[in-house]
Amino acid sequence: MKKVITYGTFDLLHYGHINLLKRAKALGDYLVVALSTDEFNWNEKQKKCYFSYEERKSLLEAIRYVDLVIPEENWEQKKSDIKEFRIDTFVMGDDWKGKFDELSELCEVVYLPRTPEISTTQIKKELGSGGLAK
Ligand code: C2G
Repeated sequence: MKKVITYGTFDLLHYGHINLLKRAKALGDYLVVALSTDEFNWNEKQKKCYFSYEERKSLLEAIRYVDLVIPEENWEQKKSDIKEFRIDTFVMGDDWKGKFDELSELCEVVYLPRTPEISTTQIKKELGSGGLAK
């Protein structure tokens, strides 16, 4: 069984995230998603999530491509996660290109093209200005 892992906040889940998860799963048979905890998001990424970790976890677990959701609590856990879960492929969107190349000592490292036209920042901005223009 070929195992894949990816990391992220996945807050205000949108189709860009789903596209990433779909393509990540297509690289193997089993997809682990390491989901950033509320504390990690706030302390390390200065992101205040709209949905809590538990809410974001339940959303991800409902996605057909996702087999397991684990907490991402720090930047350093990737190597131990890869060993613990016997990961074959590490996947991130290409906004992270090059940032995790050191993991190639342990597994394949793949950066997939982001879905360009959507982001949580954009959604929040458009909702803030009186809703999305349909
Ligand atoms: N993504 C994408 N297309 C978008 C938006 C996001 O492909 N339009 C991808 C990102 O490249 C990332 C994943 O979806 O691989 C999750 O995105 P975020 O929740 O923004 O993740 P991020 O905050 O970048 O956290 O240790 C790694 C970090 O936890 C990554």
